[in-house]
Amino acid sequence: IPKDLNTVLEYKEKNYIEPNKKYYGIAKGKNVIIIHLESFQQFLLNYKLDGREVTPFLNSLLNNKNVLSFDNFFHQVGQGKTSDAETMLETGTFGLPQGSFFSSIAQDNTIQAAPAILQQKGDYTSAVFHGNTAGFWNRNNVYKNFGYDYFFHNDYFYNTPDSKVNLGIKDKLLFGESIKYLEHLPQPFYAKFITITNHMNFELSSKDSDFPLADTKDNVVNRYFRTANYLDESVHEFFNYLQTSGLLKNSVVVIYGDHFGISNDRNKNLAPLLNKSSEEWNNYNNAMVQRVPFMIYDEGIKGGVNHTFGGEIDVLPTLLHLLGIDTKNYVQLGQDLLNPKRSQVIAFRNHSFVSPKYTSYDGDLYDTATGSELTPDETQIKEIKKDQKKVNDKLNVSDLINNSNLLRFYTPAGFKPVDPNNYNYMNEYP
Ligand code: GP9
Ligand code: MN
Repeated sequence: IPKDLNTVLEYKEKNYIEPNKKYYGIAKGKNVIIIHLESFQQFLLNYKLDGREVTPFLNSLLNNKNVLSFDNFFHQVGQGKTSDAETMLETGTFGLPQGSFFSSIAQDNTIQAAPAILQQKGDYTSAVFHGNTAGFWNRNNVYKNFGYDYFFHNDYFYNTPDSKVNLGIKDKLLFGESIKYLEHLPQPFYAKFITITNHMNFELSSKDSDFPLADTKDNVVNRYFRTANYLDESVHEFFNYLQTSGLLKNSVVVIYGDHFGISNDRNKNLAPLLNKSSEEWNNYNNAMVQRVPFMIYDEGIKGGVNHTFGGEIDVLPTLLHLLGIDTKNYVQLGQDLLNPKRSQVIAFRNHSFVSPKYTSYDGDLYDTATGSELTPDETQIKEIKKDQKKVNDKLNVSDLINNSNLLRFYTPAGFKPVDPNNYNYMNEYP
């Protein structure tokens, strides 16, 4: 075991890149609000269906002077889907190669997650808002290991026959009803909102939305745009609240899509809507649509679009550095998106990868810039092998940490291990 831990700590040293001085600490002491856009892919932004913008509010953020957004940001989830996204964003490690870290071993592991780090370094109070039952993805247990003070789940919200769709409380109701809890949180707080309405099968009645359905032979694809539009409206309403309440100016808001909504086996049905031919749709296209939005709202940040290639694993060091917390001592496998020295080889959970140069997806190779299929020459073979090794190392180190619960043997200087017994959430065992 010490040998494995050594491997991990050596990787941590090698992988760490220092904060960018221009950004370090610009959001120090501010509230953090994370908005998890369920199943939300990047192609929805600036997309029009029947002449109607699907996401007018999120589009407006792309042009907001306080918003820094990333247009080459990829999700990196595996079978754990939402829970994998949560794992990456808050622990700096990946989900597991199979199954869900949350549902299997996370509740027994030592975890050094964002809520605990922020509590200890900045006296933050932390809370999750999510309108599904507490036990889904085993959140009620895992959040205790993360150090979450509060978990506002299904039982905290009005439940009427009409208040739910899909797996939980409709997004507009989730945000609306969360405010009464949010207002009682001591500041600074770290608050995460996990939306749900834009989730497979993307059902939402015309009572809740007049947004048109698309017109392909695939009804899942057709419905996706309406629920995405509903999600956009719900985030808009929440932002209006943040603005009028004055919270917005004291907060950094992180908005991201957790993973695809349209799975690869439906992409050929989606193709015509993206002006692509279904026949020519290939693994390059499959890779490119794994982009998801990533945006940071902060009134002290210089807005714009950053083109660096990055992924969900990179969020935690980026955010902590904005908050003025160095990540040197933590085992976090990403790299700050704001440091140009970072590696831009982005691992998918199945060891496929994408970089500005190469796309290697399910065994097929492409030139990322042009999309043409690649028969690599010798130099390219070398570079691709090197990239693949980077990807394998990163994922393997993550699996070593999580499968062997290695962080129980390593406590970062100045960090106190979390005791899950200190936490309990109302009605968490329905
Ligand atoms: C469930 C929700 C959806 O509570 O977060 O999870 P997913 O199916 O996307 O993993
Ligand atoms: Mn999800």
